[in-house]
Amino acid sequence: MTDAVQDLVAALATGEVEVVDLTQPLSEETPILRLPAPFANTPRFRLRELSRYDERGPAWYWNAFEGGEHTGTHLDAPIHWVTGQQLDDVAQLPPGRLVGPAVVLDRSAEVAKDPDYLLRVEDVEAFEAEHGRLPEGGWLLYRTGWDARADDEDAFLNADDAGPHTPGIAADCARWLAQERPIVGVGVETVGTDAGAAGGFDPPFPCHSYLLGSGRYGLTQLANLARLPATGALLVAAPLKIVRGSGSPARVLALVPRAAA
Ligand code: 23J
Ligand code: MN
Repeated sequence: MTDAVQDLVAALATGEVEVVDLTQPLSEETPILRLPAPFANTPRFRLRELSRYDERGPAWYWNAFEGGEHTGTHLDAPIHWVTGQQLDDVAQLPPGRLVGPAVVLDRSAEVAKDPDYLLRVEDVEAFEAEHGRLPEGGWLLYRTGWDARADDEDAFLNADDAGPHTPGIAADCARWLAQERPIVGVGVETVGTDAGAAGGFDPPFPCHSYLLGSGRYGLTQLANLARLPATGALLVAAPLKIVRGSGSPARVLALVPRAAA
């Protein structure tokens, strides 16, 4: 009898399967979303030292931390949006939904020319014609090259007087994904799953509205998508089990067959 977990353990030991960290570092410098007035904004992630091998604790170092749930690489639970308010909070997510296949749709060339680039249904259909249907229970990871800006908050938020200019997903594409494709969610490299300009879309923040409203999840501020194949990776998302939480910073890992990496 074959044991799939033992096979995976062996493949990890030989390097046939590699673990790629899709998580951005979490610190006071981690870029955070900026919403316009009158909306409330999220606090930064912050450490407060409790002791460091000193009189407060001679043999131990530890910190308290604070920060918004939606800080850095994080998961949006359905309850985050008004359209999903009856649906799961982050502690209620079935663990099986947090492990699944991932495909990577790369629009970094288009985004380099237009930071307001929006993914369209035709883009996803063209991807599917080449790589097959979006995977059931899996993630659509949207590569834009935006991760290159992640250590510079101004470049990452890319705002001017008209507001932020960051890539996202067109409203009709977000609706189509929610209605027509059985994915578990969408993952992006930007500060949120929606485009910088999405507050002015119809509906506002369509990715949040349609996807969270249909019980799907969002993953943001991902790193290292360039190291993943278009298909064939397995994604593990591990948000904290915050009771009644709307989301959580998450460690996000991908298991990648080495030949494809
Ligand atoms: C609240 C309002 C608007 C947005 C967001 C949060 C996020 O991007 C988020 O992190 O969920 S766009
Ligand atoms: Mn969020």
